[in-house]
Amino acid sequence: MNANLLKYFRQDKLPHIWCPGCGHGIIMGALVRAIDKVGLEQDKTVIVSGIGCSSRAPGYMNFDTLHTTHGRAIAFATGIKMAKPELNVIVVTGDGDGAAIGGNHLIHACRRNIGLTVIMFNNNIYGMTSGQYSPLTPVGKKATTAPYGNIDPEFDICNVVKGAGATFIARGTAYHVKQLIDIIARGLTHDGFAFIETLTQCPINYGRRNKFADPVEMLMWQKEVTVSKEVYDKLSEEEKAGKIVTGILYHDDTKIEYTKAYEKVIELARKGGQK
Ligand SMILES: Cc1ncc(C[n+]2csc(CCOP(=O)(O)OP(=O)(O)O)c2C)c(N)n1
Ligand code: SF4
Repeated sequence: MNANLLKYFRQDKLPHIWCPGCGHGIIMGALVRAIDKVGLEQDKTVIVSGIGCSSRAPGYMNFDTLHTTHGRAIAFATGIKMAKPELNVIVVTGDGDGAAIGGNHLIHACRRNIGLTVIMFNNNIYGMTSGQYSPLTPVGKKATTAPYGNIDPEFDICNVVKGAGATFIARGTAYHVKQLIDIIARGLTHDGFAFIETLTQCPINYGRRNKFADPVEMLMWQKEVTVSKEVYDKLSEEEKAGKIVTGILYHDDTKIEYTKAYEKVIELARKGGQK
């Protein structure tokens, strides 16, 4: 790693405890590179997570960090942003943490368009608790709670957040690291709710159960199943089938960010409370 990036890590907390071949470290590395690329000030940047393997990332990162309760990262992050709108507030969450138990917080943060950057590490499973299916586990895939194959239709979480009102939506993968750094960087500079889904591999609790030989095969799957938005838009309906789209999927700069809207309420109240 570039020596300039070492300052972003808590050296005394390394080496990390993710399993060999886990994709979570790749995403944490991309996040740090994106932070460096856009020049966020370290002491003005807060990173918040819930609980899960992915949610361990802020523990390794040398910022003001908050490791909260399972599913509640966005609720805590909302409180921080409301109290100190000048801070850059980043949320690191898993598909279980963010789309299942924390799904309610996610949709309401989108609706408000509050200025958070949420990175959802999507490994299609609850990794930390040994492989229960999540709302992002594809139909037919196996989990401890679905030994014969999952029958719950999975969310396209990018469509969910679009419907809920997010104003920056992107998807990347652990395989396409350069693209991932770029889209996280764009999300970090967006003034509003930015959501980035990142496909990542859990070879231990998802891959082994779903016939992936090793982490490399999982990375190659990410490469093969995805197509960038620019290319996808030119494909025929037939060619689009089964493809997962990556890149910046949606961007709207016209909606007011929530803490800015709230600032106007404060101004009105200060002027004597006229409505
Ligand atoms: C209220 C509550 N319910 C359940 C748990 C147990 N729990 C801890 S981590 C986790 C799942 C994490 O999965 P995910 O967010 O997908 O992250 P991953 O470990 O896959 O990176 C669960 C269910 C908990 N800690 N607290
Ligand atoms: S259980 Fe899965 S997600 Fe958790 S550290 Fe191991 S490989 Fe990564």
